[in-house]
Amino acid sequence: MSDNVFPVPAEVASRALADNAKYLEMYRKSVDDPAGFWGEHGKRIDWIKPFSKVKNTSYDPHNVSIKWFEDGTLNVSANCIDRHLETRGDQPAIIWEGDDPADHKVITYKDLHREVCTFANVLLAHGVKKGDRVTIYLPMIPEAAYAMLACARIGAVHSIVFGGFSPDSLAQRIADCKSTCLITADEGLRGGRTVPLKLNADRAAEKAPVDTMIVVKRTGGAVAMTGGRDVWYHEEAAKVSAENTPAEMSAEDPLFILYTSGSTGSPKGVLHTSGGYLVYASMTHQYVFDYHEGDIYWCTADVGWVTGHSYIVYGPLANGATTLMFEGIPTYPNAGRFWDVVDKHKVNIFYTAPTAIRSLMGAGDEHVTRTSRESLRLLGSVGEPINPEAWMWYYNVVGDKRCPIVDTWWQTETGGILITPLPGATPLKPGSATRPFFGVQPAVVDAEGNILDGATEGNLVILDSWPGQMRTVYGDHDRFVQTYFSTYKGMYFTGDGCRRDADGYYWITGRVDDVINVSGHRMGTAEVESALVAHPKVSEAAVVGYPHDIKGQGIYAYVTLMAGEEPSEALRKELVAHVRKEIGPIASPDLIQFAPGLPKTRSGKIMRRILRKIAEDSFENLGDTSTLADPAVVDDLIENRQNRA
Ligand code: 6R9
Repeated sequence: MSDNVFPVPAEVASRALADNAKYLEMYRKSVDDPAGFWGEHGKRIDWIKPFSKVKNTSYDPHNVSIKWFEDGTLNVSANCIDRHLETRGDQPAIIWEGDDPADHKVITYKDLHREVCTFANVLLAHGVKKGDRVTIYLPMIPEAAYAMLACARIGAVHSIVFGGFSPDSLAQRIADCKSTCLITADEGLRGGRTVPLKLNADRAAEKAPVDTMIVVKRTGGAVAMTGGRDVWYHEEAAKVSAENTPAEMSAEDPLFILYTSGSTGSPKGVLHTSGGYLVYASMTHQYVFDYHEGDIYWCTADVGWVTGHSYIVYGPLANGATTLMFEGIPTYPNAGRFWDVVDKHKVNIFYTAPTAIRSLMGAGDEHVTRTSRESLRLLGSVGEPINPEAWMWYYNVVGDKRCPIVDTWWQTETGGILITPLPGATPLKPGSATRPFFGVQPAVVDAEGNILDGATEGNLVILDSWPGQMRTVYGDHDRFVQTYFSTYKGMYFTGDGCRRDADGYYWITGRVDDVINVSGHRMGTAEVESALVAHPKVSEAAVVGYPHDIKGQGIYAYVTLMAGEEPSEALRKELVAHVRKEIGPIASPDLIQFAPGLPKTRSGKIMRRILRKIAEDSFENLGDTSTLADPAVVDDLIENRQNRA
C-alpha cells in the first residue's frame, strides 16, 4: 500500500472549520465526555421542546438499547426547510440536473417549502398517518426529496427502494414493513433509456398489495392506472393546500427504514430515528466537507442508498446548503458529464464512489481535461475502498492537485460518516479513510475479540454509540442484536476488516463476512444464491466476490445443475437474466462456472475460502483441503475456472 503523505495545504487549513489542533481537542472532548460534547452539538438543530437527556445507550447484548436526546421533540422537515426560510428563502436548496444535459431546474428553499407541504397534504388526504410506512420507488427527480421530506413532515416513516430493484425485491420490502402507500413514477430516465417503474410497481403490488399508489409523471410514457388504488400526483397536488404545519415528533420517533444486505437471510430493514440522526448527518456534512455558506455541493449517489439519504437530502438541507441532485449516469451523453455539470453549476464540493472514478479513469483524461473544474475545492469518496491508483487519478486529473480528497468510511447502519479525513486537519494517505470523526471510537480486534494495540490488522469494531447509529432492525430487534452485538460482546461489529498503521490511520480492507461490494452496492452472497437455486435447472449454487477492475468486486457464481441438465452458453445467459429478474440488474453474476460438485466438508458445509481463491485465480495456495468430503472436486473447479489472468 502507498504511504505517500499529502499534507494539508495552507490555504485549505486557513479557511477550514477545524485544523489539526482543533480536531484533536474536539475529538478528545467527544470521547471523554460524550454527553457534554453532544449536548452542545445537539443544539445545532432546532428543537420544539429542548432535550434534557443526551445519551442513553447500552451495547450489552442482553439489553441493546440506543437513545439520544430522548426527551426532545422536533420536526426533521422543519429543520431542513422552514428554519431557513427567513434567511435564505430565495437561495437554491436543490439544483436538479436531468438526464438530458438540456434539462435542469433550480428549487429555492421557498419552492421546497411549497412542494413539500403540498406533498405532505396529498399523503394526509390519502389517509397516511404518523408512524405509517410509505415505500418510495422513484427515480432521481426532485419529487423523491419532496416525498422523503413530506413523510418526515407528517411523521410517516419512509422506506426508499432503489429504482434498479426488481418487482420481487420491491414486493419483499413493501411486505416486510407493511407499507400501505407506494410512491412511484411512470418511468425513470437514465442514460437516455427508460426504466418501467410503474410496471414494476404494479407487479410488486400483485404480491404485496398497497392501498394507495401515488404516481409522479416523469416521462409521460403510457402506464396502466388501477382505479381505486392509483392516483396521479399532479392531479392530487392540485386539490390540496401548499401550507402544512409540521408534526411534533419525539427524537426517537422513526424517520426512515432502509433495507440493506447482510451475510444471511433477507435484507434487513435498518431503522433510523429523528433527532440523533439529523444532528449527526448535519454535523458530519459540515465538518467532513468543510461546508461553508454559499457552497454548491454535489453528491452523485442515488437516494435509494443511505448516501443519498444523509448526504443529498438530510445533512445538506439541515445545513441550509445548496445540494445538487443528478438524474443521469456518469457516461451519458459522454464520459465528461460529471465535469460538464461541475462547470455548469459551479460545483465546489464533489462526492462520488470509487467505481465511478475507475470507470471514468478508463475512458481517458481528455474528457476531464477539456473542462475547467476551477470551482472545485474538495473531492470525496464513499462506498468501497479506493485503490491508490484511482485516488491518484482523482487527485491529479480531476482535482488538478489542488483539492483534498475525503475518503469517507461508513455504512447504512451508521447513518453518517464514521472514519474520514477532515480537509483542514488531516494529512492524506491515498487509500486510507484516516481517522475517526468526533465521538467515534473504533478499535481493531482479533477473532476472539481481543482489542489490538498500535499498528495492527484485524476486524473493525466501534466501542460506543454515536447519535447517527441505527436503532434496530425493523420488526426484529433480536436480529439487530445478533448481527451487530453478538460476535464481539459489548462492541458494535462492522463486518469490515481493517489495518491501522503506525500513525493511527485506518485502512479498510473490505468485508470479512459473506457480503460483497459490487460497484459500491452491498450484496449478500446468500441472496444471489437463493435467486439462482430458485431456477428450475439449478440444484445448488455458491456465490463469491472476485476482484474486478471497475466494479471493485464482481459476482462469481458456481452453479451445480439438476441431474440431466447440460451446461451451455444459452443456459448461462438464462441464469443471468433470471437473477436480474429476481433481484435486479445490480445483482447480475459477472461469471458463472458450471460445477459438477462444490467443495464441502464432511458435515456438508461449503468451503467458501476455496471458492474465493479459485475465483481470484490464485489457487496455488488453497490451504488445507484434507477435510473435504471429496478433494477431487477442487481439480475440476480449477480446470474450469472462469477468471483467467
Ligand atoms: C455508505 C455506504 C457499507 C460498506 C462498508 C464497507 C464499504 C463504504 C467505504 C467502504 C472502504 C470506504 N465502504 N465506504 N470501504 N472505504 N470509504 O457505502 O453504506 O451501502 O451500507 O455499505 O461499504 O465495506 O461496510 P453501505
